[in-house]
Amino acid sequence: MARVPAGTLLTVAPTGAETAKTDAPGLPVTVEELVATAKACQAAGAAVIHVHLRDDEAQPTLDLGRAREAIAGIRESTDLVVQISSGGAVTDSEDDRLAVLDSLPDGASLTCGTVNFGADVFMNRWGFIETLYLAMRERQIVPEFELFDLGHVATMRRLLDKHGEPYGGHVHCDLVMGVPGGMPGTTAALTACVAALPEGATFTATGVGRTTLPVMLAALSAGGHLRVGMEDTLTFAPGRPVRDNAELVERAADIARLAQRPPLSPDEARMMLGVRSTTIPMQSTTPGAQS
Ligand code: KMH
Ligand code: ZN
Repeated sequence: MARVPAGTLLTVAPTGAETAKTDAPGLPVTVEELVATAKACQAAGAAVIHVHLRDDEAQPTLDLGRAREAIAGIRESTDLVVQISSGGAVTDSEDDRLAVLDSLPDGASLTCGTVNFGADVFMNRWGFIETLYLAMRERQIVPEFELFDLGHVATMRRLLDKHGEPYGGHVHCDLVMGVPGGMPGTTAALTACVAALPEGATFTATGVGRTTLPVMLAALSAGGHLRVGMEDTLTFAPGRPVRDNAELVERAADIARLAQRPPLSPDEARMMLGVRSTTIPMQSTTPGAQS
């Protein structure tokens, strides 16, 4: 039986690329809003933030300057592990999706296959998956393998078999469930994916829309971790729009505590994921040692 971890890694995905600010006033789209959200979500129990960027018109962008500004702002105000989205929007070019890695986040998402995405197609061809993976390793960025379907698990394994382990030495995935075109947000689908993961891998799961709660409960019961946020969920309960990201994190933290797997701190998350330390190395206090 898989070992059930003592704590729960909580990731917040606060913005995404699909929702308009006019449709969800609580959606953080400016750097200031993103930083304020990051602080509130860390206080509520998040350890990782999955960052999508918006431009001055609140449209999705992968602008490198904006990415650097957002990462610096979040790092100044929180201890969160900062994971940039390399998926961006379905309209983003491969070149832009690759270039955003130069913002040097702690981690980055890496989707392991093409998937229908509502009426659109989220394109992730094999050669580009390899390019992103190698570029992340070169830059000491920890990938989070985003898996929208069972076939994506197989592609991740193919990637690991061909190119070896990721930077940080640990494989952590995110099961993105309930996207129209991807796997359904059901316990059966989650169980099938988990059974196919490589030995020692950990996973987070998120259920889009009304699959949020079933996926959360299934993930916890299977020893998994949780992603929540307005990228995935805009309705808190039937007829009640989400107020802000922090309330989604609070609810997930409460459920994780109820499951006796309380939220991990950002430092514990760094250790688990193999993220490089951003703290300044301590000087040796050994007498006579060179500092
Ligand atoms: N916005 C989706 C098309 C990721 O962040 O890497 C892609 C996505 C995955 O959200
Ligand atoms: Zn995303």
